[in-house]
Amino acid sequence: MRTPIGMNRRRFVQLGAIATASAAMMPGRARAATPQTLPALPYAPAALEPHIDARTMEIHHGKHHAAYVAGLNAALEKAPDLAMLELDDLLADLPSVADESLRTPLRNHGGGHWNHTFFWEIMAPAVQSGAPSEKLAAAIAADFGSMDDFKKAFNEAAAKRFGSGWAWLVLKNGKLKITSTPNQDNPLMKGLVPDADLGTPLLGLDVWEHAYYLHYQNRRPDYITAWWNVVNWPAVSKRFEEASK
Ligand code: MN3
Repeated sequence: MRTPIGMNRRRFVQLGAIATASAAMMPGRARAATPQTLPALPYAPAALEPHIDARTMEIHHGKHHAAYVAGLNAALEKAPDLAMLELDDLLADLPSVADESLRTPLRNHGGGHWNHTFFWEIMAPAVQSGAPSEKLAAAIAADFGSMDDFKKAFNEAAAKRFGSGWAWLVLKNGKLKITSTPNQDNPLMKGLVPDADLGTPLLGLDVWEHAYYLHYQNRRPDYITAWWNVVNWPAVSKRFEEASK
């Protein structure tokens, strides 16, 4: 068996074991080595207005997210074995990709594809935004004091992220934590984001300028404040309950 470009033999064998175990024990975890595709937005581009404008959504999804998908597929063409891993598993095991010229595009474009797919799903039109489930509301109160304290801390993480990146709510060892990551990194990337609290992402906010500049220009705090109106709380609550099992 040939070791793929950029991977040492030991890690390749381990990843092979992951893929095999996934196929045998966890239905749905192994995937066919077909190209990644751009998922459709779960709502119309104008559906999040006035909080996020249609043109921003069109460019963000149709150009930026599409470019991450294309970049990821270009990288995976050089590593067909990695193309058979679920993206979550690939991102969690990136340090095992020894070749930096392969690992870097997998990190940037794989992270970009994962993060944006997640981002569209945890937003909804304001009228469908809803509220956290009882269990999630109780966890927020237990771990942050109150909903207001939670939002304040999250807003601070989002506002203070220097340059481009993301703010996150994650579940880590049964506790809710707020963290932030640079670029297209995310809390799944073990061993790559030393300053971040790694865990299961429940909520994430894109604070790249491309996410808000057309409508908000340099006013990132205004974008952050408006964004809370379009958080899909039923979807976030569902992720929390699944991660808590
Ligand atoms: Mn973005």
